[in-house]
Amino acid sequence: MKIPPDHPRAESLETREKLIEKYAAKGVVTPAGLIAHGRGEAFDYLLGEKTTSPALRAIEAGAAAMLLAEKPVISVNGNVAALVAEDIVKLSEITTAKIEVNLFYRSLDREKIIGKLLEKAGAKEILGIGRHASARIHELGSERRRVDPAGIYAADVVLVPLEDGDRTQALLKMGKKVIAVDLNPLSRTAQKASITIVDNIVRAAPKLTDAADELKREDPKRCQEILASFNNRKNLNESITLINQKLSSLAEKQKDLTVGGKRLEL
Ligand code: PTJ
Repeated sequence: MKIPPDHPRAESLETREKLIEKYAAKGVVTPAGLIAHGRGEAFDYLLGEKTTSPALRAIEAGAAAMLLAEKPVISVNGNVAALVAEDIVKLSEITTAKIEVNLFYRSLDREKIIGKLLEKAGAKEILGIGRHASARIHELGSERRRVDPAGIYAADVVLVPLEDGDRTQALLKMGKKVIAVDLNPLSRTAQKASITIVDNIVRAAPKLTDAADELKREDPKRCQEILASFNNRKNLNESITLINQKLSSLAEKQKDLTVGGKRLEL
């Protein structure tokens, strides 16, 4: 469907159309992935559809953690591959992170389609496809438990954009640091992760790449300082406060609403 370019939310609607027409049709994104995207859109609306200052600080901390990691891994699902495949490849190059396909709705076909998409975006090595996902995260019941022994299983830091909750806890139990990207600051993943970037992956991924690129040129001590001063709970609370403020200002505006020339009493 063609979105009128002057629509006030044209960008968000174009992203949605791209997911439906280009990627859901091919099986990259699942029906549940589209629902997850819609949930994200609702939170994005409340965050003003822009990267907030707490998100920027979390992005900087995420970049620092990836650069300091010995074995960083980026976990890619259908939505992430559809929305930001090229940014993920750039981020992996800058941070030397491995890319692993890890799906909730797992099928070999989907793994391969997503692998191809990442290859087309420039990825040289993609872990976790088919028999390569031979290790197990035993705490997990879902198909996400199958991981690559050279990737998520061995990683010390895992970036998990658009996650489904249980895995974050399991990865933390295994002693890994988890960086989440989730528009919902109240989700289990957001609440449990070591670093939570409350932002749309479409905006956060290029910003994470730029932050890593800049920090890489600096003394590694700078990354340590950033991590030492970052407090995920405080950062999440700031995002929740921003949503609260937005809702309060929307409620204020409602007070001035008129219907049929009459002021609407609330
Ligand atoms: O491709 P698969 O099979 O691995 O499936 C992926 C989905 C997304 C279906 C799976 O991981 C899932 O069910 O996720 P959830 O539990 O619905 O959680 C997704 C979270 O991501 C929700 O909290 C959303 O608010 C958030 N979200 C959705 N779209 C975006 C987002 N966060 C950042 N950027 C987005 N574009």
